[in-house]
Amino acid sequence: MAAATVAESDPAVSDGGTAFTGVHSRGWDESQLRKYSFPTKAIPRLSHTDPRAEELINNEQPVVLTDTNLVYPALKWDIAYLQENIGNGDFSVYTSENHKFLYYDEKKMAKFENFVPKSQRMEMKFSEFVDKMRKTQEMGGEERVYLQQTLNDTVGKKIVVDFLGFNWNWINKQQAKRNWGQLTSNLLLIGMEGNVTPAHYDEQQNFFAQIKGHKRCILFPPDQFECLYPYPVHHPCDRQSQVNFDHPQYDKFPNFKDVVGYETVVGPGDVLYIPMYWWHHIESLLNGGETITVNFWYKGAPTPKRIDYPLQAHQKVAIMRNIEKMLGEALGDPHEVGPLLKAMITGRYE
Ligand SMILES: O=C(O)CCC(=O)C(=O)O
Repeated sequence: MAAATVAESDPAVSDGGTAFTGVHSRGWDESQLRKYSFPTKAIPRLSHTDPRAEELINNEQPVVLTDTNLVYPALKWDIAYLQENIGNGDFSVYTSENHKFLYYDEKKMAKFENFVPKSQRMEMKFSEFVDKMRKTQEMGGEERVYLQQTLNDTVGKKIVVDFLGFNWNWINKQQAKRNWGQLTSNLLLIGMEGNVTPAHYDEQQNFFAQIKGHKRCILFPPDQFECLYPYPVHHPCDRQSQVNFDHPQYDKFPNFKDVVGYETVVGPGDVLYIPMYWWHHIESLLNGGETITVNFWYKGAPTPKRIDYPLQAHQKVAIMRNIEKMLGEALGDPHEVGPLLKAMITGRYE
């Protein structure tokens, strides 16, 4: 059975830790997926003209749109084309000793002196990135690189022309219909096969447009906050899960046993809608070559004047974030937030 068919028609929870079964005709197979302990359901793959796709986006549920032409002019991009045309700007390139690129906020590091990031950011020209990636590939070790750079006005003319040819008509309509805020950025991601961005959530709406290669995206809804144990808000890894998916530490994070994901594999031309506050773990397929993605991050809609109860899970996450932030400010030291919260609830709210 083709993966597309499975994804469209089989929302059942799989027992083998992946939503995919059988042979796939879309250019990848299951051996290219890393193995995890939790079950997943398939994210629907739909045409952007299908009313079910509209409904999913309206309800802030993930969906893969197969035919938006959102980044059509970029589907010809590969490393050689980008090297020739992307210009002489600086690019943020992360290096990691293993396959994982756990995000950290450099601004939050000052108050966490003992925090040692597991990946390092370097600024370099595109050609330097390509040399570094090739050398890393030749060495064949565990070390990896990942370019993650917001598209800016240093890019060359041909890239600008490609960018202007994106389907702005479609995406502007998506934004307007849902009263989302402004487009904040387009992040260009160029990864090596097997690279992993560990599970985290963003406070923005995201249309994630795949350009080259395949990426597996595992999403978790905001109501799984208690299974995913995000770092504290003041920690550099704010919004990132503390759970190591490769070796879950169940003694520390017991609710991870209950986590259930939604997953898909996106290929060139696919656009995955990642709703704001939804957790996402993203991996470039093993032995699948380099991957290129451009995302479109939008501010969410303003808070409605009338709040409906019961609150939704993402609204509760926002409340928890605000409480942590307020306590950090009031106490003058982020390290005092945890002890105060513990003192406040221990023996009282359990
Ligand atoms: O593609 C990736 O590796 C990560 C992208 C991501 O986290 C995002 O677009 O929010």
